[in-house]
Amino acid sequence: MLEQKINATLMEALIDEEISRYWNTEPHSASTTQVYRALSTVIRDLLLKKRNTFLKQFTKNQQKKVYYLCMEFLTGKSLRNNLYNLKIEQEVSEALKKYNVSLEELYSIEKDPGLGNGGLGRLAACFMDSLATGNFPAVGFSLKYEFGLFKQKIIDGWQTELPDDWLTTSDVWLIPRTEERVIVKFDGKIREEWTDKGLKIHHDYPTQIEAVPYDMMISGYDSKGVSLLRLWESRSLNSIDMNLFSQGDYLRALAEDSLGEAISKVLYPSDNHYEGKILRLKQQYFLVSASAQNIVKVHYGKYNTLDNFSQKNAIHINDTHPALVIPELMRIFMDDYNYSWDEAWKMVVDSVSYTNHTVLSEALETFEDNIIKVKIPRIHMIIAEIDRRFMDEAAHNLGDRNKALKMSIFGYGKINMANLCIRGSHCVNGVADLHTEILKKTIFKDFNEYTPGKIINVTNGITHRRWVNQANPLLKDLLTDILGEEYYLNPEKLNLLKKYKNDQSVLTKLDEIKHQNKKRVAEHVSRQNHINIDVDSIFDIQAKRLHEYKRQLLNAMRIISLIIDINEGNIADIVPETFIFAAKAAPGYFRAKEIIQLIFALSDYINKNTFVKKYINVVFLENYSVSLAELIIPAGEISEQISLAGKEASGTGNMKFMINGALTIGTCDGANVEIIKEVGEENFFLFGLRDHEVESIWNHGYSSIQYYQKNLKLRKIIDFLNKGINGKSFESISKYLLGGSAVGDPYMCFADFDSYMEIHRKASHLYYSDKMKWNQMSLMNIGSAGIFSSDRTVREYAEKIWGLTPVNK
Ligand code: GL2
Repeated sequence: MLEQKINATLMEALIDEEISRYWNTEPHSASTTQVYRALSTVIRDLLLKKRNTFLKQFTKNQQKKVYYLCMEFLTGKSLRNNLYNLKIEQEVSEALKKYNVSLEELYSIEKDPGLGNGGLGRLAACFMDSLATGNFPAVGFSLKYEFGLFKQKIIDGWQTELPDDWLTTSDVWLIPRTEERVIVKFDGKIREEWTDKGLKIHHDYPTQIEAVPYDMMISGYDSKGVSLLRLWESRSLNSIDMNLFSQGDYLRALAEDSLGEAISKVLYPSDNHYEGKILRLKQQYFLVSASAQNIVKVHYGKYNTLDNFSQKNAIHINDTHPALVIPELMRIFMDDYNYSWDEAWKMVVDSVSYTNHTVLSEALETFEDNIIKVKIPRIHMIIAEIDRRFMDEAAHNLGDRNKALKMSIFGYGKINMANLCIRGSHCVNGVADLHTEILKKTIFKDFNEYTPGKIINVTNGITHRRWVNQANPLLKDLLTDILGEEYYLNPEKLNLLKKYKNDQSVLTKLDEIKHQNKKRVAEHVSRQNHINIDVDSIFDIQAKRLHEYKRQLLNAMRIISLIIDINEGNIADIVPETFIFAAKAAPGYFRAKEIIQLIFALSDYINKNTFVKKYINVVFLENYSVSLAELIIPAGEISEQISLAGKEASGTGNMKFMINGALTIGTCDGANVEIIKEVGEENFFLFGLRDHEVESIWNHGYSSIQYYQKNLKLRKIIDFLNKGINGKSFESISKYLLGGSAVGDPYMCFADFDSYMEIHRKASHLYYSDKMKWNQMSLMNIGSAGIFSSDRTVREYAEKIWGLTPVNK
């Protein structure tokens, strides 16, 4: 959908021009990196033109826009995605012959921008893709972290973290917009003054930080749409203190400078865990203040009034991290544009909406009241007023101030960001059916009763164009042969594949494709880990952040149990299995790092033990990233989605594996529940306690010791851990599982262990006894996955939450 039809000749000319302009060199002597940069620049500029055309159209139509605020956007690499979405891969590939370089080589040069931790950030990136494809006018706002999520290096089994300098290659995708910079102000004192025109707020701001936007374009597939991702970089405004500088005190003169720059220096590496640190608060306020100023300025520039603000702008808070946009917009409307409180409040609530992504208590953000008061005093004042009014209103409506207080934004000296978000939004959503129900019953119970209908569900999704068509080209070819290209834009059409469930030739082809993808992974493992894995064994993959609730430990317990059986000669039930793990742990999360160490030790143990290795193998792949996910997910045969029921809000890895034909071994948790509904229980390996059982056992006093005493296998696992693996004891893990005087592992691995073992026995028996049945189940999974496309998800957001229509409708 480019105005200019791109062919190989034109592409060559454009690349040549870039090469000669930047490096003053002849095309044939350009290095691979130079070709990568030249090509990327050409594509970036094409996207810019495309975006401008798109922008003109929705500006002309005066359409509503969505602004998606998120501290994380895990975009993955840009080059392939954009070429694919622009449908010019072939032409570019042809053009590259001249430079003696292949597209694959260029793809491998680009560094993965790790601007997110996991599912939350990847979801935001999938949304940008689907919004552009659906021709929805959308802008994402985030920070231009100089260092993204750390690179993981395992040294002697222990995770170490290295800086991720993604900008050294991916900077080429960013367009600096220095002319649109804004100033974000911190600290200072407030003075109130009553004038004939009402209350006037005086504020001095000793700390002023410049926010400079960098734009990244994300093309839609075969559409007019291009999403804009605007990343803010922080720069100190108080430029170098020339007094100090001229006195020769260079370091102190520069200190001021680096303070400002620290804000966008590095992404906080915790997933599902809040930090409560001052720097994090500054990052959050920096993001929302810069974005809100930008949004208001654009709107005012266009309409010359803010009266119609909420009709034209939907502002989405992705998780509580950008919650401060609520008081920040209030500040702008009241202090800069003189709206009254009531007018401003209506404009804010009507435009803002919020998604909750977790019920884990350690992830629910609170900030010290005092920190906010000192760092952003005007914002603190506004939050206090929001709460005062809310408490009065709720106490009056409920006739009970104590009940109202349960919804207060303030409590125990802290500010509860979720309560602020719910109060300041017109709609709140959970990310899977079960998650939304849990929200309504637990943490948001009072709000749900107070404003029934405000909390709704929109189940997550993934872009199948990246996760199947680009990541698994063999499967794409097969699906295209059978179904045509229609499913690219109408993923529901994957349903038609189910007609082929008894077609032996289709099932055989699926089997061959999986085999090829497994070979790709085996080669990678051999290169990276120097381990040879058996491509004929079943590939069982658990790839996600390392977290206790996700229960990589349960998986490891099963592996230990298999090792014990093999060593004892109980091999009747043992079948060849390859366990693949990939996971990053937050740097300060000791338990998670210990679990990685255990998995590594198991891998090492097996690879030194030829007898055990005949049956099973374990590999831990370093540095899990979007690119690594794209490699391993298409090779998955068993997808491990084994969180304790009620803990995983949705999961999106479950959807990516499913659509690539893996069968899930999973609990009744998050979006697994909807996956089961779509694919049928007969095509899913379900095990474990249900969420209400978990709750009831927990409330009656969970004790892992009781399971331990009754279960010989568990006792043997604990002995194995205590004895140590290759000379390294894992007693601390066994103590954790048993709990000593405490309850034991709060994620109840022992309680689900037997049912987990049993479901695996069932799955592996089927795999080795009836591969065609297995392939048929795999086909049913692919055919049922269409509904989990983010195209459907963003459509639902647009209709139910944002009130957004696509351009040209
Ligand atoms: C998460 C949830 O844990 C995960 O279940 C969900 O799929 C994603 C996207 O909604 O959000 N919440 C969260 O804080 N992170 C997630 O991945 N990091």
